[in-house]
This record gives sequence, structure tokens and C-alpha cells, in this order.
Amino acid sequence: MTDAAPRPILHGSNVSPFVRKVRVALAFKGIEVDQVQQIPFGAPPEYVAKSPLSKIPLWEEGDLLLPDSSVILSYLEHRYPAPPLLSAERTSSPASTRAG
Ligand SMILES: N[C@@H](CCC(=O)N[C@@H](CS)C(=O)NCC(=O)O)C(=O)O
Repeated sequence: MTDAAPRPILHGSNVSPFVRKVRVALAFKGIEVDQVQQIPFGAPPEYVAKSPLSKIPLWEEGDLLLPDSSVILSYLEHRYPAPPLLSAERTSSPASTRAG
């Protein structure tokens, strides 16, 4: 990550398995982010404006908003390819696109 890049923010409570899924991927790849503890129910309007379904997790990186754990993992894999979450032989399998 360059100095100019905004530091990513992971919104969500660690109670959520979807949030933990993203945290595991971040730990595996050695990516540091800020985390804002957020629960989905009764979320403030500022959060709903970023995540219209008011679900967690939400990935915020500057103007980029990704309100779904599988989309976040796909983004992480593209932006930070090493180490890969899936082996090359797994990524060549059509079934791998349905994982998550
Ligand atoms: N497909 C979403 C599911 C996320 C999800 O359902 N999170 C739960 C918390 S574990 C949530 O926000 N529930 C609130 C709701 O459904 O209104 C993802 O993978 O991120």
C-alpha cells in the first residue's frame, strides 16, 4: 500500500462470521486495516448510505465501498494477490468461483 492510498476501513462486529471471514483473509495476507465496530441493526444513516442493505461487513477504501464479504475477498485477491487465498489448481476450477 502506498502512502497516498487511503487506509482501508473494515466496518463490522467480530461476532459476525462474515466479518471474521474477511479478517481471516486479511490476517493470511498480512494486510492491516482499521476496523470500526458496527452492528447491522439500527445502524446510523451514515452507515446505511454506504451499505444500503445495512449488512456487515462493509469495506471502505476512499470512494470504494464493498458491502459484501465475498466481494471483499475477491477484491483483496485481485489487489493483494500474494499469498493467494486459493491455489492455482483451485482457481482454475469453475467450482472455485462459487466458494464463499
Ligand atoms: N452476503 C453477505 C451477508 C452478510 C450478512 O448477512 N451479515 C449479517 C451479520 S452476520 C447481517 O448484516 N445481517 C443483518 C441483516 O440481515 O439485516 C456477506 O457475505 O457479506
